Amino acid sequence: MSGQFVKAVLAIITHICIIYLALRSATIMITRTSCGILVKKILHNDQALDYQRDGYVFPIKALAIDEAHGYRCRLEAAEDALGRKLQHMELHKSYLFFTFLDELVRHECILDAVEDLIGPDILTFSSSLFIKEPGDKRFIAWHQDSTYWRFEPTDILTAWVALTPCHRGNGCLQLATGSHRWGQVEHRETLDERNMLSRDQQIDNEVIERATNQDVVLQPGEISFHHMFTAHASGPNSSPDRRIGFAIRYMATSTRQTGGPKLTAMLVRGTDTHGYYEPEQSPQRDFDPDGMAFHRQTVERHRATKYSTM
Ligand SMILES: O=C(O)CCC(=O)C(=O)O
Repeated sequence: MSGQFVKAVLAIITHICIIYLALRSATIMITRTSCGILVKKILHNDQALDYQRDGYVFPIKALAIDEAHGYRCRLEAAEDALGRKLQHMELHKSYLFFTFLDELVRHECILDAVEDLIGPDILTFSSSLFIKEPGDKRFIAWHQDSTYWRFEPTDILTAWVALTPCHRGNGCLQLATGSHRWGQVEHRETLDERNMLSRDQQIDNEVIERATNQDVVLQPGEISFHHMFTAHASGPNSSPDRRIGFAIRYMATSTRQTGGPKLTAMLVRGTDTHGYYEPEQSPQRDFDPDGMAFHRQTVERHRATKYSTM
């Protein structure tokens, strides 16, 4: 075999390898963007660093605007079916009996982004609809989600999904930059009826003034992430439309609960080899009777204790 022939063969093999690698990485990119939007692991490294540094990251485009609007319509159809707005416990952990919320907590694009932050084996253990009506004077006082939670390790995060536009005028979320590094700070339980938090709890202003605050301006379908120690708040809605956010609490399956009544949780991605939480099931239909019974049981067990925020 002449030297030239060997060189030619090697050149062909090299080209085949290059083409194979290029096609493979293109396939990965296509897979990561199959939802048609910007949540890609390769672009996410900077955002993951922002999250580590600031205790939050936004905006992340997870749903198309139409899709987010569709979820709002399904929420309002449920309200129409009830003949009233959702109240109290119906706003919390309601992925157990509303199929549209079950879909949202499992949404591929939201979970792709969550996976970038806490790994591939993911549970949700709670969710809350935060709805402010037009002209609503109520607000959310500065607080940390961690106040009534006991977990180890503490990398629990909230994906806050905007189902309407969110801006200063309608009481968007505000986040205190870097406050996740404070650890747990003291909260006072106040008696302010306009405070939408269940215990009217709040952090003192002198503590909050240590940090700069960021308005979380979002378009429908965009999400923000915040760490369980990140202090946050929001003001009244002085706009003529509702402001609707859906907060989903996610953790890695390896997270242990270290206090409070035993939580139930839903595996939404990957596998759970730890089994620390009683597993939850998806509802078969809206107002699923089994889902509602399970919801009542799990929420009431929690509500009876000092750890409840529902
Ligand atoms: O929606 C809001 O304004 C507040 C959200 C909140 O307190 C939370 O996600 O824990």
